[in-house]
Amino acid sequence: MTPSLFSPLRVGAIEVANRVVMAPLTRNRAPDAIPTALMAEYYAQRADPARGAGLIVSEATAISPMGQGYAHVPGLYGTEQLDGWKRVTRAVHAKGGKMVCQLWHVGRVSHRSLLPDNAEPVAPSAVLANAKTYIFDAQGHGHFAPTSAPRALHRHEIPGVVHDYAAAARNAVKSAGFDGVEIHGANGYLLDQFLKTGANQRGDDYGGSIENRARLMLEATRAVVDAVGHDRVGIRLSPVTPANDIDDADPQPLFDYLIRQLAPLGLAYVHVIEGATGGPRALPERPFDYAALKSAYRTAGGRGAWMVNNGYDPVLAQDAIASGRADLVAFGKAFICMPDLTERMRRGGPYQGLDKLTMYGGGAKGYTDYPALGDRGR
Ligand code: 8OZ
Repeated sequence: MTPSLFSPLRVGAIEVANRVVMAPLTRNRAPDAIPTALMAEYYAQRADPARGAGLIVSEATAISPMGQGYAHVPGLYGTEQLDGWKRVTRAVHAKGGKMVCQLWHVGRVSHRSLLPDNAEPVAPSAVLANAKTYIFDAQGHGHFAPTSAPRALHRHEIPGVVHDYAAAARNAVKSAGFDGVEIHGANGYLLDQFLKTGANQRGDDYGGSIENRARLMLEATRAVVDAVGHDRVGIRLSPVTPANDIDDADPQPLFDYLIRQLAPLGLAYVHVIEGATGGPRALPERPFDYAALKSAYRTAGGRGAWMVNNGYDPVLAQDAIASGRADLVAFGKAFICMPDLTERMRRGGPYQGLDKLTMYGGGAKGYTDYPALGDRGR
């Protein structure tokens, strides 16, 4: 039978009731990196798979204090944070939902005011990103600010970073109650910085060749797999996104190598951002063959679900699933403004729009107050 957006699927160890995934979405509503009751309400509103997501990927969550790059993003490294996340996963599971936590180290995309002892951000190399981060001033007003100049990680510090990925994964699944984790390997953050020539100028075994540049991502992934089991681990990749000033001289062979190395690990899923994150799906100056990437993964024995993202509308999404081009489709902005997105797609609408002014920071407005169909008087 031809699958549809509304067909169930086994994603590693996680049974999902439909193919509609809530993409990871940074919302900057977790002061002190601690998830709040409001966050539990927001995720729970989107968690019932009869109306909302079959699988929720959490907003990007810092694996360590040095991995944080924006104000009021959550973390996964302290008791209060894990207790906050427990409240979220309990609320999601109470609605019958499934949720994985996105493991995040921002690398050079940070600001000294956000880091322990105002440290410099760490990166593969001391190369400044022409990018902005989001910080709050003393009055609590949020604003964008240029990223701070990073320092290169010492060779001897790298095992500690790998260890932080594994510890965060363990915290997510064993303490905070997540169904699994997604490694954030995309959008110009630490793992993507190591991967790509635009940010990695290292002369040791973590820089230079494709094998060397992929080393950290593969070590982190293997450590996370060892920590929580291969069938509870996904990874997010963005082969050609220019997000956070990242680029690679030759992405097709780089990702071909990477996906062939990932294939035998038995991951639950691979999540691919096609084109420019939150922007055009096709970039004339950065061509990429996504079908070849998927085919290399399958040829190398990869059996995980193939999740696609970026600019999918209901028709394109349904076509991706029905044609077998993808197993899952992740929606970001649509899930911000439509908690019952799946129900709306099943009915063919109506769809409602996004308030961009309330995306980052703030409270309930533009967060938990988007109505679902049938809601009245909100
Ligand atoms: C938007 C604002 C801040 C962070 C990403 C985690 O692009 C993000 C992010 C997005 O992956």
